[in-house]
Amino acid sequence: MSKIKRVVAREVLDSRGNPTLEVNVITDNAVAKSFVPSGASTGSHEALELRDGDKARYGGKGVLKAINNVNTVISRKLTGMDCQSQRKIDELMIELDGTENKSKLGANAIVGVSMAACKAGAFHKNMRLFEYIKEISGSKKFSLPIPQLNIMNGGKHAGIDNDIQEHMIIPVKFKTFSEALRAGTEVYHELGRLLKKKFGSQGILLGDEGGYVPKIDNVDGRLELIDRAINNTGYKNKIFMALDCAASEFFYSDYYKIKGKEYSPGQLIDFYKKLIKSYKIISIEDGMAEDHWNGWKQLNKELGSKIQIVGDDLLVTNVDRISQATEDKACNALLLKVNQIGTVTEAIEAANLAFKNKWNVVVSHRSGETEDSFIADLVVGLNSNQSKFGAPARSERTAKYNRLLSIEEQLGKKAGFAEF
Ligand code: 2PG
Ligand code: MG
Repeated sequence: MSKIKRVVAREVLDSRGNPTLEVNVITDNAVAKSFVPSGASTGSHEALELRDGDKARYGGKGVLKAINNVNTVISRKLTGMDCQSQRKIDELMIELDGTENKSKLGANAIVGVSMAACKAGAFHKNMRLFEYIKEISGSKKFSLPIPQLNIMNGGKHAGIDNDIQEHMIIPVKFKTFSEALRAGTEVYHELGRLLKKKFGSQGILLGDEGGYVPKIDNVDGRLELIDRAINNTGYKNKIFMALDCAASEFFYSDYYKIKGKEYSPGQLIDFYKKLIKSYKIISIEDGMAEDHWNGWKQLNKELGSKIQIVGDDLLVTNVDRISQATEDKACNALLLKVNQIGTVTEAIEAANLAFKNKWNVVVSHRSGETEDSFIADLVVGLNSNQSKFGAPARSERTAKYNRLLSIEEQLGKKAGFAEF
């Protein structure tokens, strides 16, 4: 047993230059640190990210209240607890907060403590973080994930209204994670070359997740270029495509609007069908808006047997919404973001419920990220088969890919590579 002596948070910056929390869980002979990520296309059912609202600091985005909650009430409550009792720690914080959506203490405060405690637990158990996560989640083995790489950014991550948010590639037909990552990165660079040739240096500006943001107004035009980059690099039939539409961002009560064009739910599904046919798309995330359950049911009914239908804003890593979605057959895969629900324990429960329903689980970053690579260990420890960590560029994204490369090397022959 190793007791927590203190928990200390400080205000630092995320990849968008917005304030966030660094949390330190301090034991007798260790300081375990976490950094808290932050979304832009945030689902309305997510746990609440507590911001100060004081316009005089960071335009109201400061996190001093959340930090104060860590340094006072949370620290006092956790002092003396065994850092290896992850579930107890998380449950205590949930109780201390007492709200449905963690709005009293702030999900950003709670998740930072939860992740740092998990790292402290691993350290004192003399385990690597992914091994410790395997143990506390009850997972049976390790595997390196198939990466979904977001190489062209749109929507909120690029400052564009009524737009598809993420155009991703999935290197599926490879033997190891490192080969898949290399191939995906080569496509990313080839895409950059094509864009530069076509649009000059304006064509290779980057969005929040490190993908390019060229001035191409239609989805077909974007996917055609990605397809060409895949073909030029010789990865035809080895690398496929995926979209995160983030459709809550372009839903207007009963219709959707992409790039000035309106779509009924049925027309939107037809639009997706056309894209799937033309571009080898094997996964669509948030193809419908977060509370448009009928739209989701229809989408999954028409496409769920052919491709992966991923729920992000729909599910918000919440077991109640996952249960509803399995009952309604609304999708067939979970996007897992620890800060959407607020604790490691609850995120593990969400993943386990999804596995029980034979869903795929995609462990995901946020558009506002940090140097913390916690989710790389999480995806391996959970043995979930896919990651979504953005483009293979910019340090807040590569921190996760580099950690996966390191884990792959450490595991050697024991490193299984996931199948799609
Ligand atoms: C998403 C995420 C991550 P954000 O929609 O899946 O890509 O974006 O963090 O802005 O919610
Ligand atoms: Mg999403």
